[in-house]
Amino acid sequence: MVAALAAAMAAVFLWGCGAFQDIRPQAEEAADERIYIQDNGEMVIVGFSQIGSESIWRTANTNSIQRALTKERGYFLITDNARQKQENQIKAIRRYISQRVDYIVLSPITESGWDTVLEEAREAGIPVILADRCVDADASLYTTWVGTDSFQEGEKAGRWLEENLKEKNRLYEDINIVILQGTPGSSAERGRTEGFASVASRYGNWHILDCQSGDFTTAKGKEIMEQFLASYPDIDVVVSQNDDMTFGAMEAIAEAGLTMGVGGDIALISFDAVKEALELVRKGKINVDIECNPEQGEYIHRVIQKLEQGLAVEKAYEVEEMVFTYRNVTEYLDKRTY
Ligand code: GYE
Repeated sequence: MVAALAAAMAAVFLWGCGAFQDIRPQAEEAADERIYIQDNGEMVIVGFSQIGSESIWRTANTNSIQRALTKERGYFLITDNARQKQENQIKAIRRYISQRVDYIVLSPITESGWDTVLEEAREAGIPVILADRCVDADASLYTTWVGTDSFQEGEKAGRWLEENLKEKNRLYEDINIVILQGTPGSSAERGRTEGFASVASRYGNWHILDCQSGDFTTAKGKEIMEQFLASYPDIDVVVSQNDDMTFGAMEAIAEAGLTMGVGGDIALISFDAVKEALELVRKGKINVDIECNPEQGEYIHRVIQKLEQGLAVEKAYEVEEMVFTYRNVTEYLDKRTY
């Protein structure tokens, strides 16, 4: 019993986000980091399997990793774009194994289906660093994970709605909600859906009319939103699990002759907080944007540095994230690079 409790607490600790101060990137240290990388003068070869280029966020995430794992720092980085297909990711990983890379960085499209290929990497002695999304495989099959807490992001969305309705004295009114979900079975979709539901389930008057996947793309987001608008005449809130789908939803809403955002017919809750979306938050067209931070490259570099020095790493590293509304967005807008 005590052992089980200790194990449960250890798991909570691993998935918490308090222990990561030591690898948080420090800009002033960037100059001379090659010294930590292999002392025999050889480059550290990293095979990176990226999901695709479905969103602005994804491109920013790829750029962040490519900016961090540079030749100047002693890396030889091979990147593969899987075009949103798990089979392509599995092929890329097998290629990296046969090329005998030093590390594999994997951003897994969905949570399931990785056990066999991760076993193969382990047998080959290649550490796997998960980036962005999670897997449901045994934790011993990967070295560490650097990413974002999508359950918490979904929860933040729910809390924002709660606060907003409270401010307007509408907390106990009937509220009709539709959800534009990301790629089905991805940890980003599951976490955001479940996190939002954890708040929504407390309100019998919040009606989730429909949830459909727009696959994190603008085109699909628009298509699904058109279907929602055709089926449900009285939508109050759209929860769109990334900015790209939100852009598509906005087109569909405008074409249906409805208004959106602060004071509009339909409130928009979005995720990611890319620059283009933050501009729309500033203009009051998107009510709130829950940040998902794509800048994970420096964290991955820090992890590899530690492993190269034979130091222990944590099982999970979470990047920091904020919530943006028209009230606080202006001061952050100028600094946004993606
Ligand atoms: O929100 C979305 C992207 O996995 C957190 O994937 C990521 C999500 C991000 O395509 O825009």
